[in-house]
Amino acid sequence: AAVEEASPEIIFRSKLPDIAITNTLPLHRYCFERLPEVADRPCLIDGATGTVRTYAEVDRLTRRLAAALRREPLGLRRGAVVMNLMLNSAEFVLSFFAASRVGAAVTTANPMSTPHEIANQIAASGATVVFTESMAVDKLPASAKDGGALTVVLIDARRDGCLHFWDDVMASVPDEEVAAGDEDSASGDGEFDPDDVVALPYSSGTTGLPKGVMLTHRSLSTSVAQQVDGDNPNIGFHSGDVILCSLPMFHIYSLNTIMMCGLRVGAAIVVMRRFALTAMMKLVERHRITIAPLVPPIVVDVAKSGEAAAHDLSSVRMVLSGAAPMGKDIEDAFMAKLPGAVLGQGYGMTEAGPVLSMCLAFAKEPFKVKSGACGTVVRNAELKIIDPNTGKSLGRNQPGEICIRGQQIMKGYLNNPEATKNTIDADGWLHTGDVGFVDDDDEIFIVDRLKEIIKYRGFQVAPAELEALLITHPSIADAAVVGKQVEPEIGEIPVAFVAKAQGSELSDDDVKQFVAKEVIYYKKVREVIFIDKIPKAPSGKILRKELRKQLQEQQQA
Ligand code: 4UU
Repeated sequence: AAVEEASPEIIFRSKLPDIAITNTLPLHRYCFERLPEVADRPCLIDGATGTVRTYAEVDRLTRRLAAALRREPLGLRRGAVVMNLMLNSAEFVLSFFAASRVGAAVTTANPMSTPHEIANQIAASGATVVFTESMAVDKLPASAKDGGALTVVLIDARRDGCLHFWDDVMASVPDEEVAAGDEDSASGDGEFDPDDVVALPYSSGTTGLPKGVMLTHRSLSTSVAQQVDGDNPNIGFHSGDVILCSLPMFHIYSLNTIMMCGLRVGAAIVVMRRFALTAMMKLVERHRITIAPLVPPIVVDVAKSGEAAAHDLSSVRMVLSGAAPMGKDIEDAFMAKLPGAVLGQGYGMTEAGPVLSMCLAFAKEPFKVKSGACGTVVRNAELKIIDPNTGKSLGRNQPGEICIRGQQIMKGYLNNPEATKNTIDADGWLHTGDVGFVDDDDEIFIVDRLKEIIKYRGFQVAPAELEALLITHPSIADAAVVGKQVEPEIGEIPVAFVAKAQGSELSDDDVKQFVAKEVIYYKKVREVIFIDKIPKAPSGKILRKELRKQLQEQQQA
């Protein structure tokens, strides 16, 4: 009989050479490593007020806050978990790096989340301190407000039972006490391990409910280095850049590629509380913004807006898009509005640290790229494409599941070794659940998704979460949720297939309202389709492909 030889794996790498990466420093030190050179340069610019804080000021404020976090009543130590439940603000950046200084991890969440969603994440992450703002404070679990296990720090108001960020917490440390002694360790007590978790965003990954993604000092500094370090960085950011921060810092894209990379290079970051089209264009003009990281729905908004012509956007030299697919037609329409800029894509996944690939036209010495591509694998990393059925690695131009390996990927899911094992295999490959191929020029094209996740304007919707909720309704016997492609301003919407309980007169509005009460706006079920029975495999797994096919047929009809 023929002896089958184990075929060698086909591995794709960056066109940029690997670089020496120091990834054993605490993340705050890595991000502020150039402080001596950029101390007096603008670091954070408040979009609404124009207030500028320099690098020296931001560094000093994070030290002061770290000192306060170590003291009573907060008393945080290495291994603690803090939640950042807020829109973009300087305070977000300060609490993130102060937590890093004390060796704590920050779990981030959207302040528009419902009480139920917030309570789940607090319980699952083990957060003991929440940094938040008025819009979210009433949604915290009751125990938070009456001196329970949770301490609440409010950034924008005073309130009984909460500490005020500036007046109570910051003010508790006199200026002369700041900066003493903590330069050399993350924890202040000399203990630090680069594999300590520093960021704990939640993501459902390839299946199931949202899980805590353990990103460490090592993984995040590796990811930042892969993007902006080296003589020819993959993204040629520099200290003269002014970077727009209109994407939410509670999502890994903004947290890593805007905040961490921006700080690492010493650029000025213009912080918008939240995205708004006209305000964004005004800020570009006012601050001569050079870098605009966006998501496809915003790229579409700009492309379609008549206002672009009314603003001087000529300072923008680089527009980055990521978090959802962007077609060639959108790219072309956008470029007509900003002919002076380079538009390209980054491809990220929270679990991957997050960046897998980045457009090489952003490099300091740029490469020519194709529109529609989502970049080339980052340096100091390996990427392969596998046949999802056999696991065999595939060559160029053959679509399969994208896998990534390198020191930037997550350490694993918090308290969930099973889910970790299903995502990162024994050889260290992280399986993304995305289907794509690598072309002859090393450019990656994503063509499909194996995983369940739905992306509404770039935000994750986990079908499993909606299904679990739906089946708690007494009139629903069974349910399944899949994504439906809609206009590019949105991307996909969650559609629920519902099997009614016998004799029930449930309407689609009843279903929509039932879900809307419990979930954040982008997870709302936008369409309901009643069916007799949810198609399932013998194992009990929902046959989502069949449901998606049904949707497509319905759309074509
Ligand atoms: C098609 O979306 C992200 C992170 C995005 C990111 C981060 C840093 C982009 C650029 C950057 O610099 O993370 P998640 O976890 O919310 O969603 C991950 C999923 C991917 O698995 C893929 O399905 O979002 C989808 N996705 C994309 N799809 C992300 N980027 C792209 C893309 N094209 N460019």
